Amino acid sequence: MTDGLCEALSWGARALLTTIKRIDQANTMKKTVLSLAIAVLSALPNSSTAEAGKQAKATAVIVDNQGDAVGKASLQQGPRGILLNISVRNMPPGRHGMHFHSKGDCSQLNSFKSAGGHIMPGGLPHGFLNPDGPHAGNLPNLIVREDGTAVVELYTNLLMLDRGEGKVLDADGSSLMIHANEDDHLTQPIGGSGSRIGCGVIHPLPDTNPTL
Ligand SMILES: [Cu+2]
Repeated sequence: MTDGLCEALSWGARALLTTIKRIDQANTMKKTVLSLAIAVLSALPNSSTAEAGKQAKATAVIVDNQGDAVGKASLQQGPRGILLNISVRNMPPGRHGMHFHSKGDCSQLNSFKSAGGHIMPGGLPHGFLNPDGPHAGNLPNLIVREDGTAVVELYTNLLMLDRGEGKVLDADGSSLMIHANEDDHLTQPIGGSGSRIGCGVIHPLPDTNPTL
């Protein structure tokens, strides 16, 4: 092998090594950039989790004792309570006790007993007018018009959808219940509101925050 050839090969080898090093450095840099990006992303607040409390939404289809749909409810979490929009049809006119019941189960159509009792963390008594109440599941009466319909927007700050004691969206869910009679907001255990004539299992809605 001539000196010239030897030198050329040696130069070639060095050039190859330099190229490999550069590729390696580039890869390392890419990896570093990627790691940094992941670190930055991880450091950002998890907006879906952070916003979940404020944005939680839920819905319920209300059925009667025959299992026919007679209404719907939409529920939206606010900073300190739940905003409800409820509409019903084909219901008996008049005032009807309405409450959050502790299980998301309306399968026992004839009685809706499957929905359990009222949501009442701490065992507080029933009734807005009770000196020791109300309990968290209390809601105002639903007032149905002569044509069997009612549309109402109302707000409760006695409980939350997805957090806090007695939260609506707990492991066994909850139901929105409409009773046959008026709730006097005082008598135990349900304000004299009688049998259960409308029941809706409350289902969480996926996060629909448009900023995500
Ligand atoms: Cu009730």
